[in-house]
Amino acid sequence: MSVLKALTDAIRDGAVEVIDLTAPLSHDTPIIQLPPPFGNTARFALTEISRYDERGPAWYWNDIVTGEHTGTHFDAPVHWLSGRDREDVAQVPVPRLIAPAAVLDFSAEAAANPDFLLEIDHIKGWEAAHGPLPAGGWLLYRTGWDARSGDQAAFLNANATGPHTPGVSIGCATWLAEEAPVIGLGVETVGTDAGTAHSFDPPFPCHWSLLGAGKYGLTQLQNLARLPATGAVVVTAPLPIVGGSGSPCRALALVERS
Ligand code: 23J
Ligand code: MN
Repeated sequence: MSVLKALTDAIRDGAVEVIDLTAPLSHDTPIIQLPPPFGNTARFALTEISRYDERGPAWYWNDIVTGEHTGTHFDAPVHWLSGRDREDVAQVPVPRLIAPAAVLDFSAEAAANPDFLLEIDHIKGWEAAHGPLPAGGWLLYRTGWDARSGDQAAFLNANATGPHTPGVSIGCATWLAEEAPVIGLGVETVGTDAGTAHSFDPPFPCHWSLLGAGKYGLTQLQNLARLPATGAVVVTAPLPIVGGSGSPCRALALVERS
């Protein structure tokens, strides 16, 4: 049987489950908050054009306002200074948008310490149990942070010293960019970097190293708890915004049920 016929049959009969990794997009969707003097992104919003009324008697439609980096979104290499000569979001080769995923669960560590940082040794330990990270695939970093996504304050978890959300160490970010076979890092938090990463050297090392190496970021994912450690396939669909640094995207996972 053809691979695609087998796939669509399996989706229909439930042997392959489709899991939505996307946060709902609304005015309440949390957004990153950078301190002055930096610019900030827009909340998602709908502006009504007509709703079965004199402006359009048989149709309902809206304009949307959104940042490229609002809600579940895709970071293209050009988003960061280190990747300024690399792909914009419309230039990402489409085969890269369907890729295998490894899911690394550090939700217990992040619950105990919101500033938890993933280290190379954590990944080596995971690989000893599950095998190597997938070549051409994603590292999806589970922290349990999706449980906070309904509440901007809990999601950003900021105090007088700034935001406190889990992330990746400087050394691990460099390793993911330069040594690991993955094409990107997916996270449950507002961005791929830790809340405290503004004060790292370099600042925001996931952005600096991964995007500088032509790799990608995927943020504000949900439902990673429903994925196996290995074997899931992730479909990400950023809009082909010409010249864009990223895009809100739908992220879906395919999981084989035995
Ligand atoms: C701009 C500046 C800093 C950061 C970010 C954006 C993101 O996390 C993002 O959404 O790419 S840390
Ligand atoms: Mn982003």
